[in-house]
Amino acid sequence: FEYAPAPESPAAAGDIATSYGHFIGGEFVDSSGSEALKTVNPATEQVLAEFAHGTDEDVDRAVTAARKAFADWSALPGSERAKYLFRIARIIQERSRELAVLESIDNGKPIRETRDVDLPLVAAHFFYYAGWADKLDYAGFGTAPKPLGVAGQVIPWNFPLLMLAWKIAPALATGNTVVLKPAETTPLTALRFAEICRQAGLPKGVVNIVTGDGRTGAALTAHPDVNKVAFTGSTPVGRAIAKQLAGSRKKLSLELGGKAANIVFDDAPIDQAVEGIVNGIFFNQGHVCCAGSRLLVQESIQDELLDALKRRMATLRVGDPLDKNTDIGAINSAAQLARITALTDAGEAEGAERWSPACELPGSGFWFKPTLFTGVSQAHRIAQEEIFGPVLSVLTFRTPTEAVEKANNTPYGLSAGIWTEKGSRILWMANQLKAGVVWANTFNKFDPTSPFGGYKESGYGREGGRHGLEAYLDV
Ligand code: TXE
Repeated sequence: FEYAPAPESPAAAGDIATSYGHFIGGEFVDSSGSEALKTVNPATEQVLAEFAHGTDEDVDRAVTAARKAFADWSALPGSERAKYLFRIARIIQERSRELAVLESIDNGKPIRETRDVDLPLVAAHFFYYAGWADKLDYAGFGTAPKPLGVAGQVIPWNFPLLMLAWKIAPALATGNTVVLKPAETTPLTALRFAEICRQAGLPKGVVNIVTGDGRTGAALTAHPDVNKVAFTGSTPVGRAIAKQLAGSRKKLSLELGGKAANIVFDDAPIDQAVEGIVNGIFFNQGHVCCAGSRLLVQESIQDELLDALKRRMATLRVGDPLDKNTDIGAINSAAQLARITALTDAGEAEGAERWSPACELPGSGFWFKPTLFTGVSQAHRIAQEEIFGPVLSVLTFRTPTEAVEKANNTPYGLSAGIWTEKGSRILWMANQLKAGVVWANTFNKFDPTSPFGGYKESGYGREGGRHGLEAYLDV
């Protein structure tokens, strides 16, 4: 029996304009420059739309609009700001099919994920932070925490709308105003979100969206009238921003790369662990900062686990993101495909053994087969560097101490997973692992109530939960 529902229709994404400007001061406006960028559907390579490259002048207009809006927005009682956030959350729910399809087309991720993971989480973040807005208004003698001012937010392409929600919802709840720059390969859902802000009647200038590439991002983070910079993206760019901001009074939070270990002990239920491994690395094509990209398996169960994993990988369906049965969609861009290819080539050149199930890939678009490397040593590049694709590197260990040493042996520290029936071991490991998130007998579980962020070169600051508010407040 094959369950084969009709594929989602691209028309459900609603009208996509042929070209877009920015969203500044509550209006869709043209850029001051003439340079346009293009966003393509990575599953077909067809151009979806042109959008403006934000100039320094565009960024300045947006920051000025956000500054102007800040006085009234920050003076609103939290209960009033909450109403706007609740309204935005409800509109996102009402328009979730449209947004899910648009996200899948622009990003390449499967509709099953945008529909069942991204969009519900996006709405959940607005609901969650709406609930906080009035809890911050406690009456103390001038001790209520204060918003910082204008937040400049730069986000990546792997969860375009969810990263927007992670950034905008807490900023607005705490009384800040925002200029956000989406990634250059996935601007469409952020621009659609701008429409939702209008629909919700959000005061003009509270949210501004300026599109463009890294030049626009750098203009935003450097702008002297920005008080807070929040960045999610690659570690080199995060480092560049930290240097750029050194000596300034801007508050900075960075959420950067990862190289998580997913650690499986010999007492783990194998079938459950296999599902967790597959979810850990193949969810969202592996374009996940906290992806379980290194499997650490206890030596005694290596053969059994890898056999089961390969059988499961052979069932993964790679292809059309709008097909509701698809497990692995398109790689987001030609550049990302080239990065994945280069690193996997390095893996083979360094002597690791490569395996992929037989699978047919579509003729056009950017695709990569689910891939497994065995015989990986800790020094190999595929054991150290973030691949950000559907590629799993397998290492083995004998003792819990060895597992911890290997898990911690990368420059990153964003997340880790443990699979074991032993509760005491979970607690011990969770304390030993240098990772901002440790999952036990599950992986890639997200929740707005839970803080998220990294150790070491994975960045600093936390997003989500109560801790996520601190990034936008002075106490
Ligand atoms: O990231 P960039 P890219 C990792 C992943 C991936 C690699 C490269 O390993 O293969 O980074 O991806 C903006 N000042 N991650 O090139 O360049 C840019 O326009 C200010 C992990 O896409 O970091 C985009 O909006 N902004 C990661 C955003 O930064 C700048 C998610 C991210 O782009 C800028 C993405 C500058 N100087 C990639 N240069 C994660 N942690 O989830 C670029 N940008």
